Amino acid sequence: MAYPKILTIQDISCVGQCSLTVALPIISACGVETCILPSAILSTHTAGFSGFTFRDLTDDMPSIRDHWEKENIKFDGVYTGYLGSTKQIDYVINIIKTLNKKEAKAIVDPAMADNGKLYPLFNQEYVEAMKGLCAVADYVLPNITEACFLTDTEYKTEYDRAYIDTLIEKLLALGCKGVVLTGVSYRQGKTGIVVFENGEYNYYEHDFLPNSCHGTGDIYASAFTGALLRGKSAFEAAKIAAIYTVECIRITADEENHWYGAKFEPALKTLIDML
Ligand code: PXL
Repeated sequence: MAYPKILTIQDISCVGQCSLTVALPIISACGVETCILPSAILSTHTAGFSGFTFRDLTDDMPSIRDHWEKENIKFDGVYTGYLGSTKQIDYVINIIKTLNKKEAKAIVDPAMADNGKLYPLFNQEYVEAMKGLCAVADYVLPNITEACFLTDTEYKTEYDRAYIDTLIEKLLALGCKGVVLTGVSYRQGKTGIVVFENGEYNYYEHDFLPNSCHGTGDIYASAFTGALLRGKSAFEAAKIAAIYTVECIRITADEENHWYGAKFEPALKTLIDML
């Protein structure tokens, strides 16, 4: 695939360095043509700002999709993130089934929860619909909180390999082909990524940085998608995305005024050099 074209479906948080304002530059920097379908428009993201505006774009989706179909537009991959409504999830599944090319990948980041809790605008109905989206995915990229919601498992901050194996088993039972589970920590000071596909478990461990930043899940999933579309294996893409994300967090460390997101721009060269 000399010049792959991807569609990413997630919100535009106008300010806050997450979702589309992160995905578009990162995937483009990977050398992948990036088409977008905004799920909603918010003045800021919902994690730490109050009084944000929210315009749901669910009702625009069918006509946008139909226009693309008339124009014979197809994608080499679809990557989904934060969505605007439960109803929208059915439209997204339809787009994956009808506009993704036969061999194309569907990458689903079920961006809906962290630290044991759902994000403010989501509820159990959304979680149930998200299970259906995961069923059509080649790769799902949950953090442990999201994996627990998707599999009706108790959320734990301390766990062993058996707990992670069970989470992965239950995620695969939803119907997805591969799992990229982020934030898996087996020892102090370290965290990492588990990639499970074709019956094979691989783990990439890296330093745990105590300054947690918002939007790093989106940075991670975008870099993973870009690297995958550039022909890297899922495990290579997972590693590249981890190295890049850790650098973004390091750059942002100790920046009190930059609590809302990670400075991903200065590290783009590191990402490009790895591809
Ligand atoms: O980073 C995930 C994300 C994306 N979009 C919006 C969010 C969040 C996390 O809170 O609020 C609007």
